[in-house]
Amino acid sequence: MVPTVAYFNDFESAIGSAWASSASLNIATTPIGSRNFLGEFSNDTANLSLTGLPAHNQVTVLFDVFVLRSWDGNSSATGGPYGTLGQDVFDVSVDGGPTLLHTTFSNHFDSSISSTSTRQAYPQAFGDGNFAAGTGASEINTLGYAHPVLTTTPMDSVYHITLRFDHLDSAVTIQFAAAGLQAIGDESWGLDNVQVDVSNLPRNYVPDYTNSLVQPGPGNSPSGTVTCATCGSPVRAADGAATPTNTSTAFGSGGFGHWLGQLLTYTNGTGYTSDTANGSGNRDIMMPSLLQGDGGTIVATIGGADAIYFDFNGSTYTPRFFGTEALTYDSGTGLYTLGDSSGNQFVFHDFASGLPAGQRGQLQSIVDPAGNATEVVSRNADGPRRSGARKRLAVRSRPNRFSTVM
Ligand SMILES: [Ca+2]
Ligand SMILES: [Ca+2]
Ligand SMILES: [Ca+2]
Repeated sequence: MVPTVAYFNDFESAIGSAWASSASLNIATTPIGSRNFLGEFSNDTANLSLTGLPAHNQVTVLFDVFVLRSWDGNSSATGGPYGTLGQDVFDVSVDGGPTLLHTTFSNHFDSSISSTSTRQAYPQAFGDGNFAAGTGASEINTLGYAHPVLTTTPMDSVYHITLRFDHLDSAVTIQFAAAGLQAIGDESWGLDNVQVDVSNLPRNYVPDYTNSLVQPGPGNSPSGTVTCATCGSPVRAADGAATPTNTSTAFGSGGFGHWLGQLLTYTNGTGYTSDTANGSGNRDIMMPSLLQGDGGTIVATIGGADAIYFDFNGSTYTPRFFGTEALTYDSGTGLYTLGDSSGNQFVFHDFASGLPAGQRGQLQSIVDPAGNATEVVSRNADGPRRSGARKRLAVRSRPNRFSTVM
């Protein structure tokens, strides 16, 4: 499922009924730029409650937090005219669920104001991070706020933050909160461009097959056990996915090029079962496919228990968790190419609306390290497979013109 935007508010018009707060809810306007946002808040909570969410297993919260005036970050210094400085903590949590963010911010970009207040925890957690004021900010001193006494010293910052968590219920409450702040005229905060996306994707499990993403290959047994170090068996505790290590081969063919056949594995893992070509819950390990995540992320699923996430920065894809696989996209051909650590290349169709729905993100060819290509050369009208339990692929291997029709 492509991520669905379940909520968005830039607070340019109305707050809406989804919000509740320990303080009064207001829309404020920045002195510079006249940007409307939800705030200002002090040591308050602001809760966003959503109901009627579509079926999903992940929620992503994206927002801008406006950090206003003299936040002191990790400093707990006391004395002087301002009393105890901090620490100035900002939290985001899920009601009845995990804490997503627990950190501190500092706006002391000018260390001459307070030499003790120039360090903050963000972008790490409070207690772990010790960074210069403004580290990770998307904007510094762009909003027009200043130190409450030294009024010619600008002090504001904007952080664009993305938080993701596993979640299944149709309702969710996300709590934003601050603690340890001094008076609201001295330190405050607000929210803008708050967005909540829901998606139904497999979680990121990195495959650890002994040879390559697709097994068996030439020289390997076409039946028996596929080793998957991250699977666990029979049920993976992390997400309850059944992960049998024994797979069954319906049929297959070796020869030149990549071994190709049907190697079925059963899964109940959410997100893996959108492919029903072999019947509900059955995934063919030999036919990896791609799914679209949020923010341009592409998820490659292999069988029913492995998923590799590739995050997109606007130009390149980077595998999560230091994965060794590589993903590139050619907009001219509309093809993604995934290279594994063994030198195999898996080519997939993109998600263009002009393609049949059943073809989007599906395998187009496999090129082994020796350059032998195994290609899908004919398709059913709705994509590479029929909706039933049989699939009909015509496969051509080069350079030996070996072909197999299954
Ligand atoms: Ca706004
Ligand atoms: Ca302060
Ligand atoms: Ca403070």
